Amino acid sequence: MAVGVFDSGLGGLTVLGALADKLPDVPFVYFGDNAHTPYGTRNADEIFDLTCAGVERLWAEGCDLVILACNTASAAALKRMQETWVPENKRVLGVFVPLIEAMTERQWGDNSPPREVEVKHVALFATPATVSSRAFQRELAFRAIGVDVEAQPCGGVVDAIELGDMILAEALVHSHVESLKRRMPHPQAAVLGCTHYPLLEDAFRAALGPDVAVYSQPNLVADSLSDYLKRRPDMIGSGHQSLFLTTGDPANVSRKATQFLRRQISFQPA
Ligand code: DGN
Repeated sequence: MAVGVFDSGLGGLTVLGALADKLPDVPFVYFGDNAHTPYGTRNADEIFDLTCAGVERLWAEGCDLVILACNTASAAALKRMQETWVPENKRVLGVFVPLIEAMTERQWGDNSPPREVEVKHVALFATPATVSSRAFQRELAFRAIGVDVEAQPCGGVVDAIELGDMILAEALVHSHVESLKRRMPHPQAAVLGCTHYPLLEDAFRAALGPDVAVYSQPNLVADSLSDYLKRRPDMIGSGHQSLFLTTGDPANVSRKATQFLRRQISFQPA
């Protein structure tokens, strides 16, 4: 048995990289729904159906625990899956809760404001589907965390990264940050709420300026999974090699993934 990592495409490899570094003895099975990426402009029902299909495929590989690395799937489908679809003996976890736990239990990111400064103004950068779901704000409200969130849908950024056009991706980051700053001139913290954005962390930091604490998910998700597996070691099992599955063309996806993570990755058909 291994731990499953679901993503709409390649972006979840940023999360998988942090998971593999933090938990080198845990085998992972990665499922990338490259045939249907991007999810960011799909409606909630479509995202729910596609995500359930991918999670079922991971269950078939023996992954009783699946992490939805994709923010768009976590935002649009996770709650409904947990409430109506996931059986008792399986777990599906998302990427917002680790982020929010880190916000409340630890300091903000590495350039965090001193503890006595309360963070009130938070900028969220994410896909249009994640922004319109308001899932991040709902999780904050559920935990009675009173911060003012201004969300910026970052259209075009995922596509530019997937095409390998980092110059365009960086230019889009600058324009999305400028657009957010017109509505929230002085955010204290920024959440990078999409699997692809850790690859643009420097561009976000440069556009936001040195006073903004930038929150990027991969390490937070890895810390959270490591804590969870200490409580639930039965969810790991052993004896499985890590495996990469895709609904897209394996040769093409392997080539892109190798460029994306700068290490050799070989995908198989899902
Ligand atoms: N993986 C998605 C996310 O984290 O929101 C981004 C890619 C997409 O499907 N739009």
